[in-house]
Amino acid sequence: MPVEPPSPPATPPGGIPRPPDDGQGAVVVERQTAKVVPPPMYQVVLLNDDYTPMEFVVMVLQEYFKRDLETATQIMLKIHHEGRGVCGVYSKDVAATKVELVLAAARRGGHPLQCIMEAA
Ligand code: TYC
Repeated sequence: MPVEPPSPPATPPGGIPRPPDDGQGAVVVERQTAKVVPPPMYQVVLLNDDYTPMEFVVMVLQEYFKRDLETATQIMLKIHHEGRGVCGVYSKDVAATKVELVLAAARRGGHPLQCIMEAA
């Protein structure tokens, strides 16, 4: 029965690792390049209307989008003047959940506030 010669250690005493030996007498060198694709992101957008109180929109921005009072007020005023405004950018699941939570809170409060998500 043929006896395989002992293979050298993967990391020789010098400390620099050798490429893997495929046992066929050939040396296999693999190079891995980073191919990590970031997940698609979605922005959650609030739309203006004539009836939802400004204070409610500021509360929504603080509560569901973790904005401080000053930033929440600025975003609310931007929506009021320009018709729409981005509350935050999230992965698909998180954005969808925030839209549902905001719409549920608005309906509970009897407000017609509209909240949508769109690809960022
Ligand atoms: N336009 C509303 C008002 O004058 C305020 C408002 C701001 C409503 C932002 C919705 O997403 C909104 N009471």
